[in-house]
Amino acid sequence: MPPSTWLQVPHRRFNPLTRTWVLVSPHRTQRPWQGEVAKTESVSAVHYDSTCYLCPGNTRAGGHRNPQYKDVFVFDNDYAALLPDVAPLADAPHDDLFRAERELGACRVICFHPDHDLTLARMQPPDIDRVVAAWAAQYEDLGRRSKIKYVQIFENRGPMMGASNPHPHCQVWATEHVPDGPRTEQAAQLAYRRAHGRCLLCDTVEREMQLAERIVCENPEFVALVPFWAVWPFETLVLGRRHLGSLVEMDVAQRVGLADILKQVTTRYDNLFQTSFPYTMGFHQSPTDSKPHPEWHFHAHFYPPLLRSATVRKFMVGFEMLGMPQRDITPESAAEKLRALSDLHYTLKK
Ligand code: H2U
Ligand code: ZN
Repeated sequence: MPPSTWLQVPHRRFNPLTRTWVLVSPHRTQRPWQGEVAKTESVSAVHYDSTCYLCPGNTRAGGHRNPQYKDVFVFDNDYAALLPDVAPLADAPHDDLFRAERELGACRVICFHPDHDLTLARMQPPDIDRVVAAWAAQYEDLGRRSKIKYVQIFENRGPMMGASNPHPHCQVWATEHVPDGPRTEQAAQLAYRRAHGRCLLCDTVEREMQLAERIVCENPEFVALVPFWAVWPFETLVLGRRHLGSLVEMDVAQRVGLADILKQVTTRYDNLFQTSFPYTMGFHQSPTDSKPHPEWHFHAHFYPPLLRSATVRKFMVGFEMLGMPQRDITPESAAEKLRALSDLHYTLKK
């Protein structure tokens, strides 16, 4: 079948989750894939680093000593961006031009594993299951606080994404207000539910499964795909097949399914350029404001910066900063590349 003509020409695509647009310029990649496959980063074999502030038994920059932890280890961020006990800002400006509000909250760090050298892609499934359990426990624990309305869990992976340390870890920021990203998605999910009587992301899963052109990998509980409106070259969206709003609503099968799909996605990412693939990953889920949120469909976003090789990244500058995001490689061809890769990590191949 000849490729659709609209896929050959510049066009813009609508993201119904954020109600924003992305400019797609496929004609710029009509040239063959010339990206070198640079193998710049070999996997290190340092399982313990005496200078790492996240390794078991080491003293952190803040002076606290980590226990000899055996699996997952959670601690309060020593340099927390949010504090639990800020008084209301009585003297802050609050008009149409100048407006400030208190934001209180908490920040924690979750070490995935004592082994300094591991990543989600190379951890064993039961170890990732424990990380999923820790995410659910943190969501529940911080979300239970009456002033906390949202719990944002995210992982910055690799120096290119600003991760301060290679030790496998993520962060949790809990806030008094729902941050702009999930707030925008919430409004869109609510509006879609009101207009159609169905869930925006349940419908997305159904349509994407029928089309099958942007699916990367799947298991009985989750599907990973390059969204129709992806901005980053190899951006993916991990969607639950069943409708649920948050980590605490998941049964065992869903938690195991989430751990599995995260390993599959990160393995394919590493295999793409045979490197430890950088990304920011995080979950979007129901706010913890004690209200029912039937509109919310739990999902994970992966935002990786790499474009052509282990060293060539996409920059969101110029038109993207001032106008709108733009991409060359289409989401369909990005999905095809990721789908074609093995789900066995390249370092394990003989
Ligand atoms: P990132 O790699 O995503 O930056 O996460 C590491 C976090 O660990 C970071 O937020 C915290 C930093 O504040 N940290 C501590 O809490 N204690 C330390 O001793 C060093 C780093
Ligand atoms: Zn370490």
